[in-house]
Amino acid sequence: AEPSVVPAVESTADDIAAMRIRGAATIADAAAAALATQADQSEAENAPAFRRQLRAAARTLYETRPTAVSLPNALRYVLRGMDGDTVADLRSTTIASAESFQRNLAQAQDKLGDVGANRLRDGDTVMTHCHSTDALACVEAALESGKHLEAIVKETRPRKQGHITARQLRQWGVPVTLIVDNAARRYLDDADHVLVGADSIAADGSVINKIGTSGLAVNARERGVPVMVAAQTIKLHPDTLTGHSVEIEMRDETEILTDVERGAITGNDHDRAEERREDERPPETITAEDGETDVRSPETDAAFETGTELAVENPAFDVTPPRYVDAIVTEHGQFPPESIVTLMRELFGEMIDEPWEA
Ligand code: RUB
Repeated sequence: AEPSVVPAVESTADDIAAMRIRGAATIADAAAAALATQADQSEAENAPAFRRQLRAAARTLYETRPTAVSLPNALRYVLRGMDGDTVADLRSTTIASAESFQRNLAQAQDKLGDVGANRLRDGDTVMTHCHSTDALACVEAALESGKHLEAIVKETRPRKQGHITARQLRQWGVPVTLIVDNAARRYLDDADHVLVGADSIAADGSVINKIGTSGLAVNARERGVPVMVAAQTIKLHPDTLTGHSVEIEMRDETEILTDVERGAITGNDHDRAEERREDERPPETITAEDGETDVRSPETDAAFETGTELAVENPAFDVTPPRYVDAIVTEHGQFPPESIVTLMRELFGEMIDEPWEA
């Protein structure tokens, strides 16, 4: 049964979808590595079969998460390097292409780290959101040049990627203050920079990053704190040059609401059902252990039963308009968001095909 995608590719795709592999640069690196594994382990008997397999593997990876453009940019780069008339040639060129992509990725991150570090002064405090390896590269480079930095780290609900950031910063000796997302505006008064990464950057300079970035940026502007976005150029979204918009991933509601919590709101959980069965009792006030009171009566139980639908929405990313961003830091230097389109044309102008659909 052709085309056959090797198990390692399927498992990388599963890891990306389940966010065991996450963050735009890390996803791109893993996707390139998975295509190299596909090339290495392919049992294709001829060149066309090999190409079909690689495209199928790329499609499997592509379909995992829709927002970070580094994923299709990585797949495109690797497939473009696949060249030759024999399986042996195709195999070696694809592996070489994947390795060169991974090397460039690491080098670009180092270079942008040096650029971003120049914006950070000795003694500065940065406020972070989510976990971005590009953003942390700026901090690392600043530390290596001998600057002392402190960090206010937003927890980043619902998945708390702020904990990953906090762990990394502490390993580097940076004093960390962890806050809930809702405390960000209060603590902006103690911050000299907001420093975030990006999943995608659109042609107009809009920054697509972890949900909550846009609100943070608006608050930072109001507080006069500059917003710096660290994003190597594989984060530039070439489709937006031709008017396409970036799809925002919607994730499962269980990331923000457990079944028990949902039951407590809707009254559809098992315990509530039990209570209702032994009902016919007069209205009462149930006092919970934590002192919260919950007024229950036949009327409120009836309201539970006839209650309106509970909608839960869990967008993973949002869009920060360019006017709230002070600088986009890339491996080619820093740019005001409005001029990023020039760089995008230079690097991706001719590259908006989808080779995995061929
Ligand atoms: C991660 C996220 C990060 C960017 C940049 O979201 O929003 O800020 O991906 O990361 P998720 P990096 O946790 O949903 O993948 O700089 O490492 O590419």
